[in-house]
Amino acid sequence: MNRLIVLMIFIGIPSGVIAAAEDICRDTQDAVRVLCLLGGKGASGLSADVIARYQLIFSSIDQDGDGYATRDEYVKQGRYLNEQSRAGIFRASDRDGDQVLSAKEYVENRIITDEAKEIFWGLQMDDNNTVDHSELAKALAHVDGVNVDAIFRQFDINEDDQWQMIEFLQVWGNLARQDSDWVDFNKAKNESSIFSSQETMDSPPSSSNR
Ligand SMILES: [Ca+2]
Ligand SMILES: [Ca+2]
Ligand SMILES: [Ca+2]
Repeated sequence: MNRLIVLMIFIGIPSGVIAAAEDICRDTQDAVRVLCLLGGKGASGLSADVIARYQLIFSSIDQDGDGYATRDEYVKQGRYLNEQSRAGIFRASDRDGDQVLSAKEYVENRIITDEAKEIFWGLQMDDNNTVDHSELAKALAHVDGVNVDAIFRQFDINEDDQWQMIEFLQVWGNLARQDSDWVDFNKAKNESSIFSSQETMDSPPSSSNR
């Protein structure tokens, strides 16, 4: 069983075993059940090394090392995408609205959006950068009793019968954040926690447990 789960994490859920995915999702909270059906796992699907890497990236953004990424550090001095995109990510990540990103806010946002992007690209089978109803239906074909229409409408905010990445990320993020377990990076696999020691924050990611 463990081997199957590990396999699915690395290669995605093959269509033949999606019925099994429904069993796995049965115990998830209502808000994140749809994320689970789409193949999401939240923090529990990540290794502690990935979390440590997110933490390292945060440390490089937090140039003065005060534990927070200010708007200046993230938006003005950032190098990822463009300034407008960084401003949007900053707003979405700053959950408590105090105008700075804590490491926790940054890491949670990475857990949510990195997985959502991967799943979005996995769903869209042609190259038009959107997901349509038939693509979703195909992905969920082997899940008994799933309401494809309802899921499709849930993410199609602008009701144009396609999923665009931006609306998908928005709905995914809203659902993920309704379940604190989903983004709890202490649930990442293996025992190490990113806040357990200064050493973890200052050293490069390791591929082995200490
Ligand atoms: Ca700072
Ligand atoms: Ca904040
Ligand atoms: Ca749409």
